[in-house]
This record gives sequence, structure tokens and C-alpha cells, in this order.
Amino acid sequence: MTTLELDVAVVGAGFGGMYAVHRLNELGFAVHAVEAASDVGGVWFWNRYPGARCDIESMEYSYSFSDELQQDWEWSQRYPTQPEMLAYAEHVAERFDLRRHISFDTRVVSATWDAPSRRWLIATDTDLRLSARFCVFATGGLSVPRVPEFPGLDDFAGDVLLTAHWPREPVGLTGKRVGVVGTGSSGIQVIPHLAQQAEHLTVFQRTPNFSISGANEPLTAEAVREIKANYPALREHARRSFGGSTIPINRVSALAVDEQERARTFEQRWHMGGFAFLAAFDDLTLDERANALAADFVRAKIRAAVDDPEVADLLTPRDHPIGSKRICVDTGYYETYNRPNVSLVDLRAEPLEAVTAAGVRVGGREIDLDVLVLATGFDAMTGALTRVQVCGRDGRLLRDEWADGARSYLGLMVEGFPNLFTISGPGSPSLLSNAILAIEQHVDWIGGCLAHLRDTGNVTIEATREAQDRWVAHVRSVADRTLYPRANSWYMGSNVPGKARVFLPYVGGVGGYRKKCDEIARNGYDGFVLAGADGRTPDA
Ligand code: NA7
Repeated sequence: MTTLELDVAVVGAGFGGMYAVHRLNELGFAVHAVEAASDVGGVWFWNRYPGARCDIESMEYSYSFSDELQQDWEWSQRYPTQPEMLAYAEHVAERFDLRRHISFDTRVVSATWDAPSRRWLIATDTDLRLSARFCVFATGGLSVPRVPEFPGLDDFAGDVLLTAHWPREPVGLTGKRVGVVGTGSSGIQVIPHLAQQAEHLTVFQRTPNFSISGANEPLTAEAVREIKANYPALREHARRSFGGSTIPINRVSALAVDEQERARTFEQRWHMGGFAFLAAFDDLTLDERANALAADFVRAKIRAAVDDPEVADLLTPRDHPIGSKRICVDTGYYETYNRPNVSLVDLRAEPLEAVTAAGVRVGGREIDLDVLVLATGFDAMTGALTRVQVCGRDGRLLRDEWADGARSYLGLMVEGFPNLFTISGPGSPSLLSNAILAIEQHVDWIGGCLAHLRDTGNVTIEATREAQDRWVAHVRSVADRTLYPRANSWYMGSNVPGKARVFLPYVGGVGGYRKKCDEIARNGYDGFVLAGADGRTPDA
């Protein structure tokens, strides 16, 4: 056994863990990270399926902490592909010499608060142990893939591929009969690529989703030059914005304009692509009637894109308000169904009964397949944290504390778990915003907090029950004012059987959230208890 004695143990070396290592090291703390993968990149390391691409623009979905980095790095397209994101992560690791602080191919199995020493004792699946004053979980919100328990899945004679754990070596699909289950963002991105390669592609759809073309295109030198010249101001704008980006929100209700004006605005936003569509008016995720107008507009686009009216009908979502599930951003998704080698199976009409050696049985008929692709989602936002045995004060287990829904203060700390931080934890804007910007804000806040503890002679910090209860109630009441809780989405935990149905991210906007976090820090960490080595607050 090797035990590293540290100030801070970081779990995960995706974009959150990488920046935590960099920033906390820069602040003079002894930091080490543990990462299950063989290299950096997190979600961009694992999701290597063809067509994997970020749904936020590259010039925004990137680190802002180093102006040299953002000036030097060249993005090639409006939305970065997975290989480009991974190359960027590798570049950052190289540039800031991060890998020497990270143990790869090592998975954390438990983290235990040792009250007498006031340290976190962290065990891994190798002979590495960590003992640290602080523990930062940077385990990501979409890092635990969910594989449905289809009867017979193990009997399938062909290959089963998970989009979220796609093989590193190239997968040959030419001449193969391929099936794909899942039509969320991952399915919608992979389907056009599978269709181009496979002899025949069968899409097994349970619930149709709203998807908007990303209008992806190469970035012109001129556009890049302009953004780079204004980067500091643009980043500041994004930090103060609602969603963590510079997408302009049209501050008008969809109900306040006439039909022509509305159609013009929707059309214009449709062509801007991606999330800009949801900002066509400022009440699309708040007002049912406004939302229905936007949903109808997209439904008409689906009808126009798909040749076969029956297929178009099956692809048309009707069970949730548009945007209440994260909108999908695609490249040629609906048009893919016009190809002669693509067929759609509606699992509501023909339920998936079993996977057999030869393929899939739906509604009593067999569909023969060589390859089955599962794009079936993630145990989002809490899955990575509840899979580790996190044991806090008085033997309390995080997974038990969260059994009825995740509870946290600011999505940063949990009462009962002193000195343990979660980056983009449930209760923070996290995946409801530009994730890299959210990560930077959390890491910077944690860095400021640890420096404050050091400067004031405090050794522990813990959220109070009252502050946490107030925050949880606030997160829920803000969510309840929106249409988000109306969907069965991973935001709600409702894609995982048995998971508590609670809206997980904070939908109050990143600008206001950042202000709140900063104010709390400025006021001496309101809602937290700070204590010195003798258990008392040195400042008191
Ligand atoms: P999602 O959005 O959770 O989509 C998962 C898809 O898999 C969705 O269409 C599900 O249908 C389908 N699914 C899940 N379980 C089953 C079973 N048992 N049978 C049939 N179909 C099933 O995950 P993604 O990976 O696509 O996207 C997650 C996020 O990653 C995305 O929002 C972006 O932010 C990036 P359902 O809707 O449950 O009927």
C-alpha cells in the first residue's frame, strides 16, 4: 500500500478535476487526483461514438482561466467534436503539467471522514490510498452509463456497444445490420453516422425527443479573431448570464407578439441553431402556452424534414414541453429517416420483449442484428457519487442521505460531510448551463474557501442543516415555477428506475447563482460552520 498525505484529494480528472488540480496546486496546496480512465478528459474520454459532439459552442465551452490558453488554442468548428474536445483536454494536461498530479486507471471505492484526525481517508481499487484534509469530488454529472436490464442481453451473439463507453479502436459497421436503442442526445448524434456505415439500421425508439439542428459549420478566421479580441468581455458576459453563454435571450414573451412576428422569430432562431432556439422568447420554459407555440413550430419542421408521414408522426414528441428535457442538437437527424436503409420501431406499439442470440424481439417479431448499440443514458448528477462509499460524520453514508433525493448546500457541500466538496453537484446550475464555466466557478469558489480557512486558522468547514434545507427548498421552488419538472428526464432522475423524482440542477441562472456564492463567501461563509483544530472557530 502507498498512502499519499495531501491537503486535497481530487476524484476525477475530467474538466472539473483537471482545473481543480491546477488551481489548488497554484494556491500552494498539495493536491493529487485519482482517475478511473487511462487519461484525462472525463466525459470526452469515454463518449467516443461516431458523431459525438458538444451541444455548446467551442469558443464558449472551453476554459477561461488562462488567457494565453484561450488565445493559443484553435477550434476548428462551431461545435467541437469529441476528438477535438479530447485533444484540447490533453493539451491542457500537457501545458499545465497536470498528469504528474494524477493517478490514472485507478478508481476510488470509498472515502471516509476520520473525525479524530479530521482527514478524509480514500481507498482505491489499486494499492493507492490517499489521506487528505479536503476531498473534492469532480466525478461528473453524466459519467455513469445506464444499461437497461433487457432480458437475454447476455445471449446476443453480436457486439453490444455503449455510446458512453465506445471502444477506442475503430468499429467496422460496413455491411452490418445495426440496431440502436435510445433517441436522446447520444442516440440522435450517433444515428446519422451509423446509418451511413451500416447495411441496415433499425432505431428502437421509446420516446421521441425534440431536436434542433446545430447549424454546425467551420469557424472562419475572422469570427475567431473577433471573439479572441473580445474574449475577456465575452467570458464575463457569459458568467453573468442565465445559461452561462452569450446566446442572446429575446426579452419578449412569445404571447406578446403577433403570429407573423412570432413565426419570423422562431424561423430566425431555428437557423441560428441549437440552444438559441429556446431563447427565441423569454417565457418558453416558463409558460405552457408560449412553450406549446415553440413545440408546434418544431413539430412542423419534423413533418417537413421526414418524407414518410407515418415515420414523421412517430418522431414527433408530444409528451413533454419542449426544453423540459435537455434539447438535442443534431446534424441531419430527421433527414436520416429518409434513407432506404433506416427503419424506425416504436417501442410503445411494439415493446422490446427480449434480446435473443440473433437480434431483438419486439411485439412478437424478431429483428436480426449483428450489432446492438445502446444509447440509453446515464444515472445523472448523483450516480457517480452514490456509487462510491462516501462515509461522513457519525458514519453517515451519502447514498443513504440522498435516497429520497439529493440534498446539498449550493451544490457545493453536504451537511454531515465536512471538508468534502462536489464540483457541479446537484443543487447547482451545473448541467443546466455551460458545464466548463460552471466547473470554473465552483473550483474558484473552493480555492477561495480553502485559502480562507488557511488564512484564518480554521481546519474544517461544514454546511449547516438549516442552510442546506433553505437551499434545497429554494432550488425546488425555482424549478416548480418552470416547466422542467413536467418531463420524465434525467434532470428529474426519472430515467433511472427507483431513483427519487427530484429536480436536480439549479434553474435560477448562473449569474444570480454566482453572485449568491460570492456573497456567502464575503459574509464569512454564511450557512457554514468553520472550526479550528480544537473544534472551535478561531475567529469567534
Ligand atoms: P438520455 O437523454 O437519457 O436518453 C436515453 C435514451 O434511451 C432515451 O431515448 C430513452 O428513452 C432511451 N431508453 C432508456 N432506457 C430504455 C429502455 N429500457 N428501453 C428503451 N429505450 C430506453 O441520454 P443521452 O445519453 O442521449 O443524453 C444525456 C445527455 O448527454 C444529454 O442530455 C446531453 O446533455 C449529453 P425514454 O426517453 O426513457 O423513453
